[in-house]
Amino acid sequence: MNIEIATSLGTSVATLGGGCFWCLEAAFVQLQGVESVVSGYAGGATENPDYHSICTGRTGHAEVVEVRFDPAVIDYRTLLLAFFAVHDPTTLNRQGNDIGNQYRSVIFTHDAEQERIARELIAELGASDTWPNPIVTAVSPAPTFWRAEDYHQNYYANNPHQGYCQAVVAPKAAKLRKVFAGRLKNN
Ligand code: MHO
Repeated sequence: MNIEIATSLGTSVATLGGGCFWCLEAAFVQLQGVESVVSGYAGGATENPDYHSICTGRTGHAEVVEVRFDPAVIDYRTLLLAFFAVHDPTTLNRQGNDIGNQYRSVIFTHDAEQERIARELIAELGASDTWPNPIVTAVSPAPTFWRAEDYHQNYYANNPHQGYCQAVVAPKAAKLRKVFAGRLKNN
């Protein structure tokens, strides 16, 4: 994309679910061009969901992150490549030991262009031998985003020694740094 045009676009938003939102947040905040990452819930049936209710799996919400980014610095496709680098898109309603539809892999698109890019990338990755099993990531229009409770924001930064953070979040954040070494903040 022409840089001048991209700059004039300002900030774009991506809404992505790929398991526990602590993981996605910890990964995405490291990328150049990512201006903010907010953890929340989307795609369910109830208003104002809270963590307790979405954990039952019965509200239908996915844990998601709302990523604001500068498309002149990082484009949507690259953001999705990061998304696919830090979660397994082939396990239905599951990421590792986290099981339930709140952990589903989903791309909530904000316009037709995002949808096109997402579908093309999924087709491309599906045709590669990146994963032995088919990609189950859903692509659907972004519904209402419900911000999660404050204690879920910046969770990894605030709780680096918590057991789950050390076992699950840290390796994902590290994988992002490895795969996107040239695109990290403070680089
Ligand atoms: N199994 C983890 C998931 C956390 S995440 C915010 C836990 O219950 O701590 O879903």
